[in-house]
Amino acid sequence: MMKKKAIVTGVTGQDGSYLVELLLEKNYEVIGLKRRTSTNTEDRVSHIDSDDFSIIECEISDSGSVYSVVEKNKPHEIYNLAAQSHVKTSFDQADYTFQVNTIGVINFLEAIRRFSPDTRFYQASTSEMFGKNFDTYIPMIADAKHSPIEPVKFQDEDTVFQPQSPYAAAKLASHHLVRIYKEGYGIFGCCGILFNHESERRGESFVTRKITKWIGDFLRWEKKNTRHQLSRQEQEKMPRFIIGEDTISVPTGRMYIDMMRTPSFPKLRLGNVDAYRDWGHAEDYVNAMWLMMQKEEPEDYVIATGETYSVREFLIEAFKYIGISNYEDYFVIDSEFYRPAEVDYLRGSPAKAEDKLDWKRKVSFTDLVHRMLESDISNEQPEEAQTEPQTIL
Ligand code: NDP
Ligand code: GDR
Repeated sequence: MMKKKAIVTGVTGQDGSYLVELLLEKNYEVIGLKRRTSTNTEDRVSHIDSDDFSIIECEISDSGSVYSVVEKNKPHEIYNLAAQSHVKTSFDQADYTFQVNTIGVINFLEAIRRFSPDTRFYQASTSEMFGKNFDTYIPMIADAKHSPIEPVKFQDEDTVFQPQSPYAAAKLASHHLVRIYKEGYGIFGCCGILFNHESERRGESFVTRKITKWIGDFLRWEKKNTRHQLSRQEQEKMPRFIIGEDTISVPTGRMYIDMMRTPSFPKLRLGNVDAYRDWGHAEDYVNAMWLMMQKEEPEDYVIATGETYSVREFLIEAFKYIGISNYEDYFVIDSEFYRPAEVDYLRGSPAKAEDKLDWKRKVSFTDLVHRMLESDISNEQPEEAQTEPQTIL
């Protein structure tokens, strides 16, 4: 049987790498698109060794670049994952964000319409499009007299969009464009409205990975600097860490006073830790992308876990895993990481995907936190990275 050919944009990103693995398992020929960069950005896919996988350069905001790739390859499926995907960055780079996240999508839709009308198109839509909005339902509780019934807030395919950032507005424009090309030209276009999904391969400036990477760096630093100069008796009397205002130290000298001169590690710096997100694992989510592209009719689906946790709850779980209960001593709030407008609460209902795609997430919230931590703790970093732990975004 002839292999199906798929194009995956954003192949160097988190989802791109998992999707390529999945498509190769399903016997596709896969062409990954990456933009030109002066350094190598293929770390996430460099382990993939297959004659059915190739990477070519394509700048998705450049129509000529997109048209020639689509015209030449006429793939069965295109998964458009490429984006300026950082919400906070989109406030500082709104124009660029629209160039990539909206004009890039027009380029693909036009290319399909002109050169390859049978190609199926997947667009990476996002829960950020819901912004501040949510619906509610009253849970069924058998004995309502004894338990107060709190309405549950959620978002699903019928929730009205109310974007809160240039990123979300650009994605919402693309979401509508896919519908317009589907209804206007009969293109098979579907949008996955995916809620946050993370992994061991998550970019280091997103909050979950920023936390787990900091913990990995911190534990390596502790190991390198810890108590080897102290006798066992002295060690027992000493605290594991000395908590300063912006830094953390470990006791290394014989005299307590020496601790003031011990090496210190900068605390984790975060923004709003009281935002709620519905966090799943990227491996589960790329499977949903593929499933919706195999349906007879193109439809949009919410992909989520149905649970929500705050950034603070992520921190608590992560620090608990490494045996630290006073997590608040290890991070500082830094206004630098706040956004001009925030999305406070996301919790998706995956009911439609579970029913029509037979999709269900496999990785729980705690497993996600533990997997990311295990990876970052075991990940041997070059010497420099261990002493320069702070990411900027
Ligand atoms: P990443 O940020 O990890 O990856 C984005 C990819 O897009 C990278 O490969 C990046 O290349 C590429 N890219 C950026 N700009 C361009 C450009 N101008 N031309 C070509 N390629 C470009 O994102 P994720 O993998 O996490 O997300 C995949 C998609 O899903 C994105 O569209 C994102 O907005 C969306 N999404 C993600 C969710 C999540 O929680 N992860 C949830 C909902 C939607 P480079 O490596 O060179 O930077
Ligand atoms: P998000 O993910 O904006 O939901 O977008 P991110 O991890 O950036 O933020 C989640 C929440 O954490 C708060 N936060 C911080 N965020 C970052 N990045 N850095 C910090 O230091 C920090 N401190 C607190 C944020 O304010 C926010 O409330 C992700 C991206 O993958 C999008 O591309 C995707 O569309 C959505 O998820 C669904």
